Amino acid sequence: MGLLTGKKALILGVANDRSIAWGIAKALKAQGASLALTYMNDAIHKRVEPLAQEIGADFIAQMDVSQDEHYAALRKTVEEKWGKFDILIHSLAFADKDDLSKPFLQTSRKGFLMACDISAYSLVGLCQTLEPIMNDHGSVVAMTYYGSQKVVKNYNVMGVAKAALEASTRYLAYDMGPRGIKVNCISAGPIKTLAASGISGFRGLLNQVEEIAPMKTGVSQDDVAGAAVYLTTSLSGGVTGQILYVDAGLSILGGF
Ligand code: 0WD
Repeated sequence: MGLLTGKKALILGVANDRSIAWGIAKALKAQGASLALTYMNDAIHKRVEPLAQEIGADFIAQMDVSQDEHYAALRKTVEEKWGKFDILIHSLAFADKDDLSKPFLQTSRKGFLMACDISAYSLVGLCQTLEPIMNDHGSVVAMTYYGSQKVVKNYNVMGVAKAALEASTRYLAYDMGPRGIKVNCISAGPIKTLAASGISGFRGLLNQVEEIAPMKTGVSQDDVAGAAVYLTTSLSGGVTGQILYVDAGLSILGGF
């Protein structure tokens, strides 16, 4: 029997088989959880459908977090299929590619609002909509990055959005805590995925981790997935509102 047998996990952010969310999906399944995956649009639907079949997901549902009407529709679908559920995985983010290459000083209001809306408000909107159909002692996990705390070249407006996501995690943890629902972030070191390839100079960041991080190695989807298992099971009882670093130790360094 797995650590998550009988639990239901809704996972947002599988875009392909390199997505961090896909690693998490496999790890939660291995612990016995039932899964549902969401997709943003038709293009991603084509890629998510076979993955959902491969992993034996109970259902898939459309969810573009920038669309207000998708929130209520998602809740309706989840309620119809499952009634209540236990685990929400938020593994998505978006910023205009232009804003991830030119100086932060040039960020437009539109680019700023979009990055914060899709990458941070979405967690608030999802918790607001889905909390009533989450079981007590559930768990919410979102993905963040160290560019929220310190300047990482070219991460720019996404760093600001991740700071908002991390602060939102703490306030959501406060509001959902009385029901025993944990809300935490995993701050992952750089991993080669579709989203990461949008960040100018990302390869350099990857190489840097291997050279500089205390563990002298990159971080994998499996490393992050292990942390997600911890945060979604009773192993992490009493842990909420936290940022758990899975970064081969990079963030403990004061200077390279
Ligand atoms: O190094 C990395 N890859 C790190 C990623 C280090 C630390 C944190 N993260 C975070 C990302 O910021 C994100 O929050 O992990 C999360 C997952 O990212 P990923 O696995 O690296 O990226 P990817 O496989 O591309 O999945 C992100 C997906 C999108 O894919 P594309 O690449 O097509 O934009 O987020 C989804 C989309 O499927 N997404 C949306 N989903 C719903 N509504 C939306 C939206 N509006 N926009 C993007």
